[in-house]
Amino acid sequence: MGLKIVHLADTHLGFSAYRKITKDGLNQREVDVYDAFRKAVDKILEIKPDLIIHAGDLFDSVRPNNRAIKFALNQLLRISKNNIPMIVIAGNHETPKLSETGHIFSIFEHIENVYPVYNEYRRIYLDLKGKKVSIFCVPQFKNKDEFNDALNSLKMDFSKKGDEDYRILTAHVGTVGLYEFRMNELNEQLIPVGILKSDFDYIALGHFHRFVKIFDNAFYSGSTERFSFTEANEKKGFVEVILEDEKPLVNFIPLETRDMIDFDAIDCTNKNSSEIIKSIREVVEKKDIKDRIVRINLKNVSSHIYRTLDFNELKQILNGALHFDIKTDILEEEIFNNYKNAHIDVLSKEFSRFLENYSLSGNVDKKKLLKMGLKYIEQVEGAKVE
Ligand SMILES: [Mn+2]
Repeated sequence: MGLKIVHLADTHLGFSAYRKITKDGLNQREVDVYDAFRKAVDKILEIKPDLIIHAGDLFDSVRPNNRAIKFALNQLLRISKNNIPMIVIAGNHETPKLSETGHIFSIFEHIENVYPVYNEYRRIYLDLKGKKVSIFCVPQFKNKDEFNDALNSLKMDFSKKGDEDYRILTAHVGTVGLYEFRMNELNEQLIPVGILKSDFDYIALGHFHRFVKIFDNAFYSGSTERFSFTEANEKKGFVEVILEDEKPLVNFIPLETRDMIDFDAIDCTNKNSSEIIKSIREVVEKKDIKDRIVRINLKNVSSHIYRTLDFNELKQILNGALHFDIKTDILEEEIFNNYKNAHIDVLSKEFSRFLENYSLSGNVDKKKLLKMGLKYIEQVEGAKVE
């Protein structure tokens, strides 16, 4: 009988978005994210694997709120009590850049069966069902030098012959090269995809939010929930892996999560504002939007037409959705073109994505805020080059 492993990642506990509140006064998306993780743990306890690997970004931030911490502890204790060893490596979202800032993963240090790995490269040896297994762990590091040192240690460590039956690698990284799987975040660690061709029995990756096979033995499990509209059409869940003599048998296990609908773009060329509203109504009526997260995409709409859209009517059309966004290509292009500069790329993208998910109270104009933010980014990044 082979070894059964569960691989999951990017659970982002503590994430919250939009303004919808539950009847208990909690942010609905924060609760959705907890629910997804709880469902994952429920299924994992049914599967009864020999080992669980969480490949990073358990938490959404360096300083998660008390609710997120308490929730994470409770779920890890459920696993611990079932005597299933769990390795959890730190991701970029929960790893502080400064040494003075303590790592939230230290709270897991004394939980039986739980092996937190943070700020350092580690190789963990376990005896599972009479098989010797070593797990090479590459979490997020504070800076590039430490990350490169870790990769060197990994290479040296791997070349040493051991008597293990299985060798597993887990890493919180984006991949570049022939295939690119990255999130375009400022502090993400990147490795050439070729490194993963090495002779591991299984490679459990975290960071990229979509379930994807890179090689027969290397997979991203993807995240357990959707964290932006770019993930609207992705299935969310985790991975069950059976290790036997040949290549691993990998089975994606989907989780039920709240739907996100990213509507096909509506071409607004030569349309006035009431015609645009009419087109929106037509596409929206074809779908059930109740309690879903919805985005309307408008193509070729100029900013002066956009400004005349009747937002009260829009609200009424999209009533029942948990949240809705309107995305317009020209408008964004106009803004980006005004502030386009070779230096601003990754940070500007990250800022606009942050803004997309951030709930603003009152009638704050996100486009205006984006424009202002990009201006500052340009100033700062421009200054750095000189
Ligand atoms: Mn990450």
